[in-house]
Amino acid sequence: MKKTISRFLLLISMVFSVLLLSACSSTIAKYNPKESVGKQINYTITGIEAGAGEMTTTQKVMKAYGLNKGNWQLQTSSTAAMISTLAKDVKNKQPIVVTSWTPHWMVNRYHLKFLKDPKNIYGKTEDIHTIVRKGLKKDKPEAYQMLNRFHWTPDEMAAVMLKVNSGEDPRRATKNWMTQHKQQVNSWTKGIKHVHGKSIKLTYVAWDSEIASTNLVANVLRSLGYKVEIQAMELQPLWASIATNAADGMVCAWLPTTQGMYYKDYKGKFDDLGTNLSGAKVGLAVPKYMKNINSISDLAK
Ligand code: PBE
Repeated sequence: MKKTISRFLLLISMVFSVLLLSACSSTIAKYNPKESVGKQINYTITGIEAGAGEMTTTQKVMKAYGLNKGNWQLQTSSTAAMISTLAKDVKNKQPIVVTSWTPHWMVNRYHLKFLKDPKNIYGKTEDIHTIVRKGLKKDKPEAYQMLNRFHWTPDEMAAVMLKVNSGEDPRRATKNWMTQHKQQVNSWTKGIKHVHGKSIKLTYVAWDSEIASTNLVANVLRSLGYKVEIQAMELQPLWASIATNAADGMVCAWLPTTQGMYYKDYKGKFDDLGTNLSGAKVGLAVPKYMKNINSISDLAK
């Protein structure tokens, strides 16, 4: 008899905890196409680092689309925090709007779509430029020439980014990439004289795309005999490091829009070696299950 009662109590407690659990999870509201999206996300766009070029452009976007009125806000955080919020919300099919970009694995992994930007504030696509300090051409002509030749495609960059994201050390991953792309690497180094332990310093921001490109270029310069130091910093100090000759070069300049402000501010204090990658993109994005949100102007509804 006792046994039956305790079994009964166990059953009751199990049923109760299942009910409790489902009650809790239902407080995590799934995306509701019938309700205003602003209301559902507390009028918050989940952003990244305060200094990112994309944050500046997004402020302009919010103004242009009337999202600066009411309670709309752009939440500053970090890329890592943005992605962890995105991962959690997508898992629960919750509504979310993020500042996104490609090349980046977030777009495929979380099934994102970029919102249309009819006012074209973000610009259609962007190029990533190589920027070096004044005088590099004269002081380190071999490095200058290699940096001037370096260019690759969004797919190539994305492949390295994926490797690094799955745990491979960036220096290793880019070294492997070089062995798999000997001809391409050779086209950047062909005919360049080997230097013997000359040092060079590259600066970058630790976004996955820049981790990939900077480590790749560092390894290629090492193969030419350079002693390469790479140093991560925030975006404004990055541009300043080149403009003040504190560093020799960087391969992280998203232009013309994203980092256009820094380009303008420091104009005349650096050499622009042109595009090392074309077809990058920056913009607001939402998970594809937010079916009726397709344009930035849909957010204001
Ligand atoms: N990003 C990624 C950077 C460039 C690379 C779009 C976050 C930005 O300056 O905003």
